[in-house]
Amino acid sequence: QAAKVKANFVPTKEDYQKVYKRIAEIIDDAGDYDDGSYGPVLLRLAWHSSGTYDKETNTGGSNYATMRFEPESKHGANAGLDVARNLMEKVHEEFPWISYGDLWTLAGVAAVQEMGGPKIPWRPGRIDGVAAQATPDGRLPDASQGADHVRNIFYRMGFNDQEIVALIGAHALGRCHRDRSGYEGPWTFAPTTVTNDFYRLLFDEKWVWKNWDGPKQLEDKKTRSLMMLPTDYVLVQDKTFKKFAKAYADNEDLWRQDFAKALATLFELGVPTQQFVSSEPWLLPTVDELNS
Ligand code: DDH
Repeated sequence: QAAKVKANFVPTKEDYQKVYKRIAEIIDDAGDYDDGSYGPVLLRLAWHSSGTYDKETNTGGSNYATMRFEPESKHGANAGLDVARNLMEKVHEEFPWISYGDLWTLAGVAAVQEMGGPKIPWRPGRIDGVAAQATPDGRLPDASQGADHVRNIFYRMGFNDQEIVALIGAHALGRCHRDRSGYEGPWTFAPTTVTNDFYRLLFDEKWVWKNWDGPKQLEDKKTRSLMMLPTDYVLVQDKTFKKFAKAYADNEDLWRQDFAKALATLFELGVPTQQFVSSEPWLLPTVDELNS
Protein backbone atom coordinates (compact mmCIF):
# COMPACT_ATOMS: atom_id res chain seq x y z
CA GLN A 1 0.00 0.00 0.00
CA ALA A 2 1.50 3.33 -1.11
CA ALA A 3 1.99 5.83 1.67
CA LYS A 4 -0.70 8.49 1.79
CA VAL A 5 0.36 12.05 1.08
CA LYS A 6 -0.06 14.09 4.24
CA ALA A 7 -2.28 17.06 3.45
CA ASN A 8 0.14 19.62 4.88
CA PHE A 9 3.38 18.01 3.67
CA VAL A 10 5.67 20.57 2.04
CA PRO A 11 8.73 18.84 0.56
CA THR A 12 12.14 20.45 1.08
CA LYS A 13 15.27 20.31 -1.08
CA GLU A 14 16.39 17.37 1.06
CA ASP A 15 13.21 15.47 0.16
CA TYR A 16 13.93 15.94 -3.55
CA GLN A 17 17.49 14.77 -2.94
CA LYS A 18 16.07 11.57 -1.48
CA VAL A 19 14.07 11.03 -4.66
CA TYR A 20 17.19 11.74 -6.73
CA LYS A 21 19.12 9.17 -4.71
CA ARG A 22 16.41 6.55 -5.22
CA ILE A 23 16.41 7.21 -8.98
CA ALA A 24 20.21 6.91 -9.03
CA GLU A 25 19.97 3.48 -7.39
CA ILE A 26 17.46 2.34 -10.00
CA ILE A 27 19.66 3.64 -12.85
CA ASP A 28 22.51 1.41 -11.68
CA ASP A 29 20.34 -1.57 -10.78
CA ALA A 30 19.68 -2.46 -14.43
CA GLY A 31 21.32 -5.88 -14.54
CA ASP A 32 21.43 -7.16 -18.12
CA TYR A 33 19.12 -4.46 -19.48
CA ASP A 34 20.73 -2.92 -22.59
CA ASP A 35 24.22 -1.69 -21.66
CA GLY A 36 23.65 -2.13 -17.93
CA SER A 37 22.01 1.21 -17.15
CA TYR A 38 18.51 2.67 -17.20
CA GLY A 39 20.06 6.16 -17.52
CA PRO A 40 19.60 6.57 -21.29
CA VAL A 41 15.94 5.53 -21.40
CA LEU A 42 15.16 7.79 -18.42
CA LEU A 43 16.81 10.72 -20.17
CA ARG A 44 14.72 9.98 -23.25
CA LEU A 45 11.54 10.01 -21.11
CA ALA A 46 12.47 13.41 -19.66
CA TRP A 47 13.18 14.79 -23.14
CA HIS A 48 10.02 13.43 -24.76
CA SER A 49 7.86 14.74 -21.91
CA SER A 50 9.37 18.22 -22.39
CA GLY A 51 9.92 18.36 -26.15
CA THR A 52 6.21 18.58 -26.99
CA TYR A 53 6.27 22.30 -26.15
CA ASP A 54 4.85 24.78 -28.65
CA LYS A 55 5.74 28.38 -27.88
CA GLU A 56 2.97 29.85 -30.10
CA THR A 57 0.12 28.18 -28.22
CA ASN A 58 2.09 27.73 -24.98
CA THR A 59 0.97 24.09 -24.84
CA GLY A 60 2.89 20.89 -24.17
CA GLY A 61 6.16 20.67 -22.26
CA SER A 62 6.98 19.03 -18.95
CA ASN A 63 4.34 20.68 -16.77
CA TYR A 64 1.49 18.18 -16.85
CA ALA A 65 3.26 14.88 -17.63
CA THR A 66 0.56 14.10 -20.17
CA MET A 67 2.48 11.10 -21.52
CA ARG A 68 0.73 9.18 -18.72
CA PHE A 69 -2.39 9.30 -20.87
CA GLU A 70 -3.42 7.71 -24.14
CA PRO A 71 -3.06 8.47 -26.94
CA GLU A 72 0.17 10.37 -26.10
CA SER A 73 1.65 7.30 -24.39
CA LYS A 74 1.01 5.37 -27.61
CA HIS A 75 2.51 7.92 -30.03
CA GLY A 76 5.11 6.24 -32.23
CA ALA A 77 7.90 8.51 -30.95
CA ASN A 78 7.23 7.31 -27.40
CA ALA A 79 7.55 3.58 -28.16
CA GLY A 80 9.52 1.87 -25.40
CA LEU A 81 9.16 4.68 -22.89
CA ASP A 82 6.74 2.54 -20.88
CA VAL A 83 9.94 0.93 -19.53
CA ALA A 84 11.02 4.28 -18.09
CA ARG A 85 7.54 5.27 -16.90
CA ASN A 86 7.13 1.95 -15.09
CA LEU A 87 10.46 2.40 -13.31
CA MET A 88 9.40 5.86 -12.18
CA GLU A 89 6.02 4.52 -11.03
CA LYS A 90 7.89 2.54 -8.37
CA VAL A 91 9.61 5.72 -7.21
CA HIS A 92 6.27 7.50 -7.16
CA GLU A 93 4.81 4.83 -4.89
CA GLU A 94 7.60 5.57 -2.44
CA PHE A 95 7.36 9.37 -2.79
CA PRO A 96 3.69 9.98 -3.70
CA TRP A 97 3.95 13.74 -3.06
CA ILE A 98 6.11 14.41 -6.13
CA SER A 99 4.42 15.41 -9.39
CA TYR A 100 5.11 13.21 -12.41
CA GLY A 101 6.55 16.14 -14.35
CA ASP A 102 9.02 16.83 -11.55
CA LEU A 103 9.79 13.12 -11.16
CA TRP A 104 10.47 12.51 -14.86
CA THR A 105 12.61 15.61 -15.35
CA LEU A 106 14.49 14.88 -12.12
CA ALA A 107 15.17 11.41 -13.53
CA GLY A 108 16.65 13.05 -16.65
CA VAL A 109 18.87 15.19 -14.44
CA ALA A 110 19.96 12.19 -12.36
CA ALA A 111 20.64 10.17 -15.51
CA VAL A 112 22.97 12.81 -16.98
CA GLN A 113 24.74 13.56 -13.69
CA GLU A 114 25.16 9.94 -12.59
CA MET A 115 26.53 8.95 -16.03
CA GLY A 116 29.31 11.50 -15.56
CA GLY A 117 27.70 14.50 -17.22
CA PRO A 118 27.59 18.14 -16.15
CA LYS A 119 25.33 19.44 -13.39
CA ILE A 120 21.88 20.17 -14.79
CA PRO A 121 20.19 23.07 -12.98
CA TRP A 122 16.72 21.91 -11.88
CA ARG A 123 13.90 23.00 -9.58
CA PRO A 124 10.50 21.52 -8.72
CA GLY A 125 7.08 23.01 -9.37
CA ARG A 126 5.40 21.04 -12.17
CA ILE A 127 1.85 19.88 -11.48
CA ASP A 128 -0.04 16.79 -12.61
CA GLY A 129 -2.45 17.56 -15.42
CA VAL A 130 -5.34 15.77 -17.07
CA ALA A 131 -5.72 13.78 -20.31
CA ALA A 132 -7.30 16.76 -22.09
CA GLN A 133 -3.94 18.59 -21.83
CA ALA A 134 -2.14 15.87 -23.81
CA THR A 135 -0.48 17.02 -27.03
CA PRO A 136 -1.25 15.87 -30.58
CA ASP A 137 1.05 13.41 -32.36
CA GLY A 138 3.86 14.85 -34.48
CA ARG A 139 5.46 17.29 -32.04
CA LEU A 140 8.62 15.23 -31.53
CA PRO A 141 11.29 14.89 -34.25
CA ASP A 142 11.11 12.24 -36.96
CA ALA A 143 14.54 10.64 -37.41
CA SER A 144 14.08 10.03 -41.14
CA GLN A 145 13.86 13.77 -41.95
CA GLY A 146 16.32 16.51 -42.87
CA ALA A 147 17.62 19.81 -41.49
CA ASP A 148 14.40 21.77 -42.21
CA HIS A 149 12.35 19.37 -40.12
CA VAL A 150 14.83 19.43 -37.24
CA ARG A 151 14.80 23.25 -37.27
CA ASN A 152 10.99 23.43 -37.44
CA ILE A 153 10.61 21.11 -34.46
CA PHE A 154 13.17 22.83 -32.23
CA TYR A 155 12.36 26.42 -33.27
CA ARG A 156 8.77 25.64 -32.23
CA MET A 157 10.16 24.93 -28.72
CA GLY A 158 12.13 28.19 -28.83
CA PHE A 159 15.65 26.82 -29.42
CA ASN A 160 18.29 28.17 -31.83
CA ASP A 161 20.74 26.26 -34.07
CA GLN A 162 23.51 26.13 -31.47
CA GLU A 163 21.15 24.73 -28.84
CA ILE A 164 19.75 22.17 -31.28
CA VAL A 165 23.23 20.82 -31.98
CA ALA A 166 24.13 20.86 -28.27
CA LEU A 167 20.99 18.91 -27.32
CA ILE A 168 21.35 16.16 -29.91
CA GLY A 169 24.77 15.32 -28.42
CA ALA A 170 22.66 13.33 -25.92
CA HIS A 171 22.91 10.60 -28.53
CA ALA A 172 26.31 9.75 -27.06
CA LEU A 173 24.04 7.80 -24.70
CA GLY A 174 21.92 4.74 -25.19
CA ARG A 175 20.88 2.98 -28.33
CA CYS A 176 18.14 2.41 -30.86
CA HIS A 177 15.92 -0.64 -30.49
CA ARG A 178 14.45 -2.44 -33.48
CA ASP A 179 11.21 -3.15 -31.60
CA ARG A 180 10.80 0.48 -30.46
CA SER A 181 11.79 2.91 -33.24
CA GLY A 182 12.73 0.40 -35.93
CA TYR A 183 16.35 1.66 -35.87
CA GLU A 184 19.12 -0.45 -34.38
CA GLY A 185 22.32 0.07 -32.44
CA PRO A 186 24.32 2.54 -30.31
CA TRP A 187 25.92 5.80 -31.44
CA THR A 188 29.13 5.40 -29.40
CA PHE A 189 31.32 2.75 -27.80
CA ALA A 190 30.54 4.10 -24.30
CA PRO A 191 26.74 4.49 -24.32
CA THR A 192 26.40 4.84 -20.55
CA THR A 193 28.96 7.64 -20.13
CA VAL A 194 28.36 11.28 -21.00
CA THR A 195 31.02 12.28 -23.55
CA ASN A 196 31.29 14.39 -26.72
CA ASP A 197 31.99 11.18 -28.66
CA PHE A 198 28.81 11.63 -30.71
CA TYR A 199 30.35 14.70 -32.41
CA ARG A 200 33.85 13.26 -32.61
CA LEU A 201 32.60 10.11 -34.30
CA LEU A 202 30.47 12.12 -36.74
CA PHE A 203 33.67 13.79 -38.00
CA ASP A 204 36.24 11.03 -37.48
CA GLU A 205 34.44 8.04 -38.96
CA LYS A 206 33.31 7.42 -42.48
CA TRP A 207 29.53 6.94 -42.45
CA VAL A 208 27.80 4.78 -45.04
CA TRP A 209 24.16 3.77 -45.50
CA LYS A 210 23.43 0.45 -43.81
CA ASN A 211 22.38 -2.28 -46.19
CA TRP A 212 19.38 -3.87 -44.49
CA ASP A 213 15.61 -4.18 -44.54
CA GLY A 214 15.14 -1.62 -41.75
CA PRO A 215 14.67 2.16 -41.95
CA LYS A 216 17.43 4.24 -43.59
CA GLN A 217 20.30 4.67 -41.11
CA LEU A 218 24.07 5.04 -41.34
CA GLU A 219 26.82 2.82 -39.98
CA ASP A 220 30.53 3.45 -39.44
CA LYS A 221 32.46 1.89 -42.29
CA LYS A 222 35.29 0.66 -40.05
CA THR A 223 33.48 -1.45 -37.44
CA ARG A 224 29.87 -1.38 -38.68
CA SER A 225 28.82 -1.52 -35.03
CA LEU A 226 27.85 2.14 -34.55
CA MET A 227 24.93 4.03 -36.05
CA MET A 228 23.73 7.50 -36.97
CA LEU A 229 20.16 8.53 -37.75
CA PRO A 230 19.50 10.66 -40.85
CA THR A 231 18.74 13.58 -38.46
CA ASP A 232 22.10 13.04 -36.72
CA TYR A 233 23.95 13.13 -40.01
CA VAL A 234 22.45 16.51 -40.97
CA LEU A 235 24.59 17.98 -38.18
CA VAL A 236 27.62 17.56 -40.46
CA GLN A 237 25.78 18.24 -43.74
CA ASP A 238 24.11 21.55 -42.87
CA LYS A 239 26.69 24.37 -42.83
CA THR A 240 25.47 26.11 -39.69
CA PHE A 241 24.88 22.92 -37.72
CA LYS A 242 28.30 21.67 -38.80
CA LYS A 243 30.07 24.71 -37.37
CA PHE A 244 28.62 24.02 -33.90
CA ALA A 245 29.13 20.25 -34.16
CA LYS A 246 32.82 20.84 -34.96
CA ALA A 247 33.20 23.18 -31.99
CA TYR A 248 31.72 20.50 -29.72
CA ALA A 249 33.88 17.75 -31.24
CA ASP A 250 36.97 19.88 -30.54
CA ASN A 251 36.01 21.10 -27.07
CA GLU A 252 34.21 18.78 -24.69
CA ASP A 253 34.00 21.37 -21.90
CA LEU A 254 32.26 23.81 -24.21
CA TRP A 255 29.71 21.15 -25.10
CA ARG A 256 29.14 20.17 -21.46
CA GLN A 257 28.39 23.80 -20.57
CA ASP A 258 26.08 24.37 -23.54
CA PHE A 259 24.38 20.99 -23.10
CA ALA A 260 23.66 21.64 -19.41
CA LYS A 261 22.18 25.05 -20.19
CA ALA A 262 19.99 23.86 -23.07
CA LEU A 263 18.83 20.74 -21.21
CA ALA A 264 17.82 22.78 -18.15
CA THR A 265 15.80 25.03 -20.47
CA LEU A 266 14.25 22.02 -22.22
CA PHE A 267 13.11 20.49 -18.93
CA GLU A 268 11.36 23.72 -17.90
CA LEU A 269 9.42 24.24 -21.14
CA GLY A 270 5.72 24.84 -20.55
CA VAL A 271 6.04 25.43 -16.81
CA PRO A 272 4.76 28.86 -15.68
CA THR A 273 7.58 30.58 -13.76
CA GLN A 274 5.34 31.30 -10.77
CA GLN A 275 4.84 27.56 -10.25
CA PHE A 276 8.51 26.98 -9.40
CA VAL A 277 9.17 26.75 -5.67
CA SER A 278 12.49 28.54 -5.99
CA SER A 279 13.46 31.59 -8.04
CA GLU A 280 16.79 29.98 -8.97
CA PRO A 281 17.26 26.37 -10.12
CA TRP A 282 19.23 24.06 -7.82
CA LEU A 283 22.41 22.11 -8.53
CA LEU A 284 21.80 18.76 -6.86
CA PRO A 285 24.80 16.73 -5.67
CA THR A 286 25.55 13.38 -7.28
CA VAL A 287 25.41 10.23 -5.16
CA ASP A 288 29.23 10.14 -5.16
CA GLU A 289 29.35 13.69 -3.83
CA LEU A 290 26.78 12.86 -1.14
CA ASN A 291 28.80 9.84 -0.02
CA SER A 292 32.20 11.53 0.08
FE1 DDH B 1 16.93 10.80 -29.37
N1 DDH B 1 16.37 9.08 -30.30
N2 DDH B 1 16.32 11.87 -30.97
N3 DDH B 1 17.39 12.51 -28.38
N4 DDH B 1 17.45 9.70 -27.75
C1 DDH B 1 16.50 7.80 -29.82
C2 DDH B 1 17.08 7.43 -28.63
C3 DDH B 1 17.55 8.34 -27.68
C4 DDH B 1 15.78 11.37 -32.13
C5 DDH B 1 15.44 10.04 -32.36
C6 DDH B 1 15.76 9.00 -31.52
C7 DDH B 1 17.27 13.78 -28.88
C8 DDH B 1 16.97 14.11 -30.20
C9 DDH B 1 16.51 13.22 -31.14
C10 DDH B 1 17.97 10.22 -26.58
C11 DDH B 1 18.01 11.55 -26.21
C12 DDH B 1 17.72 12.62 -27.05
C13 DDH B 1 15.96 6.88 -30.76
C14 DDH B 1 15.91 5.38 -30.59
C15 DDH B 1 15.51 7.61 -31.82
C16 DDH B 1 14.86 7.08 -33.08
C17 DDH B 1 14.71 4.95 -29.74
C18 DDH B 1 14.68 3.46 -29.54
O1 DDH B 1 14.59 2.74 -30.54
O2 DDH B 1 14.76 3.03 -28.38
C19 DDH B 1 15.62 12.43 -33.09
C20 DDH B 1 15.04 12.27 -34.47
C21 DDH B 1 16.09 13.57 -32.49
C22 DDH B 1 16.20 14.92 -33.09
O3 DDH B 1 16.40 15.89 -32.34
C23 DDH B 1 16.20 15.16 -34.37
C24 DDH B 1 17.49 14.74 -27.84
C25 DDH B 1 17.41 16.26 -28.04
C26 DDH B 1 17.77 14.02 -26.69
C27 DDH B 1 18.04 14.54 -25.31
O4 DDH B 1 18.07 13.81 -24.37
C28 DDH B 1 18.30 15.96 -25.06
C29 DDH B 1 18.46 9.14 -25.76
C30 DDH B 1 19.16 9.29 -24.42
C31 DDH B 1 18.21 7.95 -26.45
C32 DDH B 1 18.56 6.53 -26.04
C33 DDH B 1 17.40 5.83 -25.39
C34 DDH B 1 17.69 4.42 -24.98
O5 DDH B 1 16.73 3.72 -24.65
O6 DDH B 1 18.86 4.00 -24.96
